[in-house]
Amino acid sequence: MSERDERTRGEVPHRRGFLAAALSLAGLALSGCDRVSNEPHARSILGAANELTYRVQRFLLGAHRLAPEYSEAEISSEFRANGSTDPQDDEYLDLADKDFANWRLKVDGLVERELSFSLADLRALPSRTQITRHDCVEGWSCIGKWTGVPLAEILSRAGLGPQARYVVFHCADTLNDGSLSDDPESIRYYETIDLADADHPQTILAYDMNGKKLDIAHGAPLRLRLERQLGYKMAKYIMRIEVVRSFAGLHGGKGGYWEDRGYEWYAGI
Ligand SMILES: Nc1nc2c(c(=O)[nH]1)N[C@H]1C(S)=C(S)[C@@H](COP(=O)(O)O)O[C@H]1N2
Ligand SMILES: [Mo]
Repeated sequence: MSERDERTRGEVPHRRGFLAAALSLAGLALSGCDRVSNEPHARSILGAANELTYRVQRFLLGAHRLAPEYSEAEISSEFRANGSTDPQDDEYLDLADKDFANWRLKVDGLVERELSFSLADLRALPSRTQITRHDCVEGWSCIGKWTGVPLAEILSRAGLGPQARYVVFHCADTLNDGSLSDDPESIRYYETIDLADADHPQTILAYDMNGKKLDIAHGAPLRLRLERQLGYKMAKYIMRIEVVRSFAGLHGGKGGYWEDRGYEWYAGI
């Protein structure tokens, strides 16, 4: 572990968040994270190697280990945009046209209260700013500054049902021309993370990048930052957050757009 890790680690108290509450509701102790991944439905979605990475990160390094954070001077002069960078879906174009004034983040699924937030609502909530390195599976990295609302804030407001295990991000974009058809490539982007990552202090829904309003190329109006995993986990153009028990029924059942095309579900770095 680097000096920086050591230093940042001490700054965040290991708190008993909604995850602990959800696990004890389900009759499990906090150490029961281990048992969550031993449940048959969880095991079946994790390949053997993938499960090893997942377990090593969760239980040796700690569920709340922080990713390194950088200084202002280290911010990349240009931050590459990747995947969808200019969604052409009609609904998205309408929202972008009005500077996302009519956009709402919907929160539903296994929650106690379904919620809906405008951008102004999100900006009024507690925020976190972090300068972190983004690593894409394609082999490039960029350092950027992100400001947003911790996902834990949103989920604790919604309240998790006892069966809650994963968070699904439903996005506005498709990776081709934006027309939804039977073409398997023509599916809106989607991703999933587990509750341990959802409760991590650096897991934020970012609306600002490098001190400015998030631009379309990087996921406006709202994108996930999940600093201990690869870029493809960080859903851009988020429209809806759904809490589920299992993602077996979501498209190909592997937990994400790229996972359904062969990438690992747990993309730990
Ligand atoms: N909705 C959506 N989210 C997405 C993608 C995408 O195509 N659509 N691409 C992913 C990939 S592979 C990466 S590396 C990052 C790129 O983020 P950036 O454009 O800010 O660099 O977004 C991720 N999130
Ligand atoms: Mo990526």
